[in-house]
Amino acid sequence: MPLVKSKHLFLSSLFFLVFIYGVFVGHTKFFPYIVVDQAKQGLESLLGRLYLGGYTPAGIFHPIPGVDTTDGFWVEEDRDVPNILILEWGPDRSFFLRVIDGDGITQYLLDLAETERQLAKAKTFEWPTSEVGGKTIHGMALCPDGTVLLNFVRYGLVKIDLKGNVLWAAGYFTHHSVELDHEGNIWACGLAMKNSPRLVETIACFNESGKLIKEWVLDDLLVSNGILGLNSIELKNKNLEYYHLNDVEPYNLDTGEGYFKQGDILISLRDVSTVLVFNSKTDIVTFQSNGFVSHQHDPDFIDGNRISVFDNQPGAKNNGSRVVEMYAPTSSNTLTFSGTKDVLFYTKIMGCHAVLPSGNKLLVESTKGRILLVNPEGQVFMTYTNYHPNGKKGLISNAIPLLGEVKDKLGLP
Ligand SMILES: [Ca+2]
Repeated sequence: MPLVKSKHLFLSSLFFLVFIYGVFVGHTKFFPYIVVDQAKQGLESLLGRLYLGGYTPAGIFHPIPGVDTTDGFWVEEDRDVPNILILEWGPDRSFFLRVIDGDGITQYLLDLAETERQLAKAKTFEWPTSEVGGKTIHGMALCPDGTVLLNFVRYGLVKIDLKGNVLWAAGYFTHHSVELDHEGNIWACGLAMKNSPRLVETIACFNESGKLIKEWVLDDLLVSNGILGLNSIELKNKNLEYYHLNDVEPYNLDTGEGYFKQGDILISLRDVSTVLVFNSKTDIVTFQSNGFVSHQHDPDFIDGNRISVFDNQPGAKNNGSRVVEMYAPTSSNTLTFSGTKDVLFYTKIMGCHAVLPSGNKLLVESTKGRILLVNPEGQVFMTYTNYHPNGKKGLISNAIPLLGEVKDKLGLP
């Protein structure tokens, strides 16, 4: 046999044996599986810290050409801007509630460190942070009386007043989103132990005092609707979340009903790029969209027939993230914003939005630490950036426009 051919045969056989051994290791977790797995976890942890350490990674910020935002705020002349409540990350993993007015001037600033001290002292509930990705606060809702609901990852769902005092802690681990329904009940994404070797993802509903009144185990809901196949992708090695539930939103619009009605619950499953609606009385899934959006966040009911979705599209070969509207019952859709020639709109993770009654959109590019206001024609007319005194930019978890009477309830100057 010629030497070259023999060498090719030897290398092919070696490659084949290595491949077979790799498959064997993957299935049996035999050496060196643990070494490789630990290295992978270490890398994921490092990448996670880049985002979750509180600062935006270098190079991810994209200034708007010709617009000076170095003081953190820019608004086009003669534009009306609502006051905005912002949950933002300060230096050294601190957290702040801030209200800015239409001139970008801070009307109100609350350091949540004292709130955390109260929660730690009360010892009512404390989740080991090593299991849930470290210290963070992710998910905020404003109650009609001017109090605020927050998901403290470690202390669970908490209600505070705007002096930072803890009014109650639900003693239940919630994350990502918190929303109110038309009866004042509170809905959130949850994680719970249910005699299971792993944490299970839950949809949790609390009364206005923070008492759990109903929960759904996500797996059970999908099984009963015949769509457990959503997790047939290789997710078995995930020990925290299978789907990455990141929004639970009850239909609570006072603009009337359509295909969507009171009692309907909109949920978002990031890791299977799925948005669906189920009815909380029948547990039947009445709407779903799989794969059109990618690793999305914060779908919102717009009216009885429309849903708006913040579509992150991480790694997509396009110009970044986008906002799309979906129509019931078919999930046909329309693109409503994808950045402009001058403004690259993108956040790989997190992100949320709100469609205002005027049709303007409030968009949160979390990992850029930036908020945009965009008109219905897709023009950016306001931007706020979370600059720290040390010159770095901090993440923004959530932003809520203060509309109607609630602004007066906050007691702002
Ligand atoms: Ca939402």
